[in-house]
Amino acid sequence: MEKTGIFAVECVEGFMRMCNDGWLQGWHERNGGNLTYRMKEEEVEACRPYFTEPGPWVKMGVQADNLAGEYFITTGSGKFFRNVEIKPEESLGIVEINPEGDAWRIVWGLVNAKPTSEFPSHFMNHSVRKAATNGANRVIYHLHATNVIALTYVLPLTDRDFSRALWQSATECPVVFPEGVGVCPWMVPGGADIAMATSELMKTYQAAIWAQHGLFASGPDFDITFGLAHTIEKSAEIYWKVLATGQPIRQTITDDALRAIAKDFGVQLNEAFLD
Ligand code: 2HA
Ligand code: ZN
Repeated sequence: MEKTGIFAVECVEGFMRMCNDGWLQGWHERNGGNLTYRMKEEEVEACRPYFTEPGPWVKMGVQADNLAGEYFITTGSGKFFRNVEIKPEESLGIVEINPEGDAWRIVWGLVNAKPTSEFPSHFMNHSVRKAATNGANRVIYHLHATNVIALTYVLPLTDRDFSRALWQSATECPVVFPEGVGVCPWMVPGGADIAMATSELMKTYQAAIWAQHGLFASGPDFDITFGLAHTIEKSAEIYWKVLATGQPIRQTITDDALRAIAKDFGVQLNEAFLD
């Protein structure tokens, strides 16, 4: 079907495609997972003709100076990724951040809805990643990545253990996330505490794991962010298949091999995670 109106704006189209791709991967049971995108100025202008009367300002419980006045596309609280394509105006929307950087208001979509329950975590991650990447980062993606979650029941919950297990389970991993991944212990989702803990990790990492819950991935665009989440989850799946054989691990990618990959691909591996 031909997309029209706001749905023909590339960033809205890309946002919806990513939601559907995540659904098809099996990462978004029921209302699981959420996605936010920090819009470029020209994208805001392309969407502005479709904006509706703004809703009231709603405080977030977190604050960031570097996101004051920004606009985000966000999935809705309690909404299903499965329904994004058929009910977009209820399932997602655009919010504006106030000049103080501590409240949002809806300017389009989210009909009878509000931004994702994880908006505080997304917001703080956006703030940290925007600063860490000189403004390049625009996407924060939370998914219930099955194999990653399962690993949080058997691996020690340290950045080092998870980074090494993932690097060793697929040769592309050290190239895609050379700094490793962060691991957040189990915490109550949806609030300011888990938002602060996650954003602390995101100062160092492009991705953070929530124990017994899921994964947060970040990136400059939908392709890179989805690709990062996909790469991490695939690597976790491979590690599981290896563990599930019950066989001792006969060989893996050695630390010297990891260093050799880093050298050839011109990336800086997190040395703290190498022996
Ligand atoms: O949106 O995934 O973490 C539902 C969730 C909460
Ligand atoms: Zn979740």
